Amino acid sequence: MISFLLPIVRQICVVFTILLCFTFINTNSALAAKESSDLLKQPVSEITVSLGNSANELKFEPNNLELVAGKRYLLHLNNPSQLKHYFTAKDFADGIWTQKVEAGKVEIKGAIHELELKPGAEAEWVLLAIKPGKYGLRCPIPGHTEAGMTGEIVISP
Ligand SMILES: [Cu+2]
Repeated sequence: MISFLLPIVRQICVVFTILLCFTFINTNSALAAKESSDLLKQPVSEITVSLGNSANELKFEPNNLELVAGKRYLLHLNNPSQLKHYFTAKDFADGIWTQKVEAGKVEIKGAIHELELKPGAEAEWVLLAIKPGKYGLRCPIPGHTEAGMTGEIVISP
């Protein structure tokens, strides 16, 4: 009688083990998904950067930005000068995840490496800092980088 039941018991054990495995895998991926959606839902820290100023000085104000990996930021860019400027930070752009850039009534999603701000323009860049490092910032309009329109962005671990 017992020897007749043994294969059935063994089969039940196998099924049970497989079920356990699936439960474990599902819990893990659900946790990872929850973690990343939590990162994107956390409140933003706001950083305002002016490209130039009303005296048309060629500089970023401030020119030193400090971010922390894993935190979400709203980078508020504005250009109070009468000149056109760029916010160019290519390596920084590779070290973050852009949630969106909002300018006027337009929302841009995807990888952003450079923003051009015409006189009086404003833009909001919502991003997640990811890769720790020191990144260069500059305005590549001829003469502007040379005149000191540069900066540094640090993402600390
Ligand atoms: Cu410039």
